[in-house]
Amino acid sequence: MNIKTVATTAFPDQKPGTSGLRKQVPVFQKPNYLENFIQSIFDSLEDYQGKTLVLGGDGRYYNRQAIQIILKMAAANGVGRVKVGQGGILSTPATSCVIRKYNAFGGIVLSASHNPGGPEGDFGVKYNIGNGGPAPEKVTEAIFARSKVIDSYKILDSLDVDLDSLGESKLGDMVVEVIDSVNDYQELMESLFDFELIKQLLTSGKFRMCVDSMHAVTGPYAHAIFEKRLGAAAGTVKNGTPLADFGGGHPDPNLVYAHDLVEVMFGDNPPDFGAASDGDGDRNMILGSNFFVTPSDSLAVLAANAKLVPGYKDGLAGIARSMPTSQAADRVAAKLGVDCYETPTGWKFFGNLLDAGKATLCGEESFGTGSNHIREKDGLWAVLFWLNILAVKQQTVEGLMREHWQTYGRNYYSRHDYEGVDSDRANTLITNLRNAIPTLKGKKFGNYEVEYSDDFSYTDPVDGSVSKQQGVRIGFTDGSRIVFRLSGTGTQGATLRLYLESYEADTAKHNLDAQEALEELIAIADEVAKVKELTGMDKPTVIT
Ligand code: G16
Repeated sequence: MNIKTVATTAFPDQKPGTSGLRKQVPVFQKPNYLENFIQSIFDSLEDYQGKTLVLGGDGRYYNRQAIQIILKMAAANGVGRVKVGQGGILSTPATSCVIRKYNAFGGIVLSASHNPGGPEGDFGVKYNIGNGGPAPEKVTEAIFARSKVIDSYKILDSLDVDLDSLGESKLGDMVVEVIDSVNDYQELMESLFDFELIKQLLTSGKFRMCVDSMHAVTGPYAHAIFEKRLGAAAGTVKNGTPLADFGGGHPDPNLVYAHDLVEVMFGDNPPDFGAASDGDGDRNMILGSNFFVTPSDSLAVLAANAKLVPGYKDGLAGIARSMPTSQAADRVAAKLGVDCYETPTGWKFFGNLLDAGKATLCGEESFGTGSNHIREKDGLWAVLFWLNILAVKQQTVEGLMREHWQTYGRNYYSRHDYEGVDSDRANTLITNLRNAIPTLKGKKFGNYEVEYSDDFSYTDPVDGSVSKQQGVRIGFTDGSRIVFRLSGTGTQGATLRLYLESYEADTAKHNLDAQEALEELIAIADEVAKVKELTGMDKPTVIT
C-alpha cells in the first residue's frame, strides 16, 4: 500500500456555513483545497479507524472526481469500509438512512443543495455524524479550527475505483462497496407509509400527479418509488435524470425556480398534485391544482394528520420548527398537547431533539420537512406523507389546506430574499437592527405595536449548548412577526432574508394573496431596516 503524505498550506476560508462548506467549483478545484478540508474532517474525528463511512453526492459537476479523491484519502487515513452510492449518487436523506441502517461512524455528502451546479456553479462538502445527521456546531468548529493550521494530508497512490458496478473491491486495506442508491431508502419509506393505499390512489385513474426532480438527485428515487413501485403513469416524473449542471437550472423547489412545474400546476387542466425537490433531495415543494402550500403550512398539516399514516399512528412526541418558520405548527402542537420547539435555522439543530425523543416531526420555512426516521430533511418522504393523507381522506390538496385553516386559523407567511447584496451593506443593516432592538418595544407602526424584539438565541435543551445571534425578531402584540437574518448557504456576496408572518382566525378572510395580507408588515420592515436603501434594490430577488 502506497500512502503519500503531501505537504500543504492552510486556507483561511474553510468555515462550514448553515449546511457544510459551500464554494464555487473553481475554488474546490484549487490544488489541495478539497484535500485540506477532507483531512481536517478526519483529523477532527476520533476512533473511526477500521469503521464504515458512507459517501455520495447529488451528481453535480466535480462529484465523481471528488469521490475518487475522498476514497483514496479515506483508505490512507485508515477507514475500514466505504459504502458509496452507485455512480457517486446518494441523496442527502438516503445518506442519512444508510448511515443509520449500517451503524456507520459518519458520512460525507457532496452537494451544494439547491445552489446551481456546473463548472462555474457551486460545490459543497457536508460531514454527517453517526446519528445520520449534519455535524453539530462543535464538530464543524473543530473541523474549521483544524483547517486553519493543517500542513499535510494523506492519500493513497492508486488507480480510480469503478463507481458504476455494484459490489465490493479493495483500495489498499479498505473495502469499497458500491451500493444501489435507492434500495435502502425505498425500504425505509415502505416501512412508514401505506404503499398499497397510495398505489390505489395513483392507479385509480382519478388522480394525476407531476413530480419535478429538476435534473437533480431525486430522479432515480422518484422513478423507482412513484412510477415503478406505486404505479404512477409513465412520465409522472419530469426532469428525472441527474445532470452535472442540473440542465442549467437552479434546483431549488420554490415558485420561482421550479417554474416548469408551477406552469403545469397553474395551467389548463392541471394535475391534482405536484411536487418538486432540490439538488440533493432533502427539500420539497407541494402544490395542488392552482394551489401552493407554504412549507410552514405543510409541516402543520402533516403534524395534524400524522395519526392517519402507519409510521406515525401512535402520535407525535413533539414538533420542532426553525425560528423563522411560521407558527402554524405551534397551534397544532398546542391542540395535540405536545411540545413545540423553536430552533435556529439549520437542520443540525433538530438532531438532539430527535435523538432524545423530544420531537417526531420537524420543519423549516426553507422547504424542508422531516421526521425521526432519519436525521435530515427528506423531500420524497414529505411527498409520500402528503399522498398517504390524501389517499386516506380522499380530499384535494386545497380542500385539506382550507379545512386545516378553518380549524386552526391561517398564518399568512412569506419570505423575501435579497440576493447578491454587498456584504458590508448587509452587515450594516443587521448591525443597525441589533442596535435598534432596545428602542423598539412599545413602538407603534400603523395598526401594529411592537411587543418584543431580540436577536434570537437558542439553548439546546439536551446538551445546553448556546447559539447566539440567530436572527433579529420583531414581534407585534397581535402575534405577527418580522424576522431578519443573513443566509449561511450562499457563495457570492450576502443574501438578506426577510420573513413575514401574520395570523388570521376569521375563515372569511382566508382568501387573500399572502403579499396582500402582509403588505403593511412589508412596509414596516422597510421602515425599520431601510432594506431598499441599504441593499440598493427596490424589490426582493426571490419571494417565496
Ligand atoms: C440548509 C439548511 C437548512 C436551512 C437552509 C437555508 O438547507 O439545512 O436548515 O434552512 O439551508 O439556510 P440559509 O437561510 O442560512 O441560507 P439545504 O437544503 O441548503 O442544505
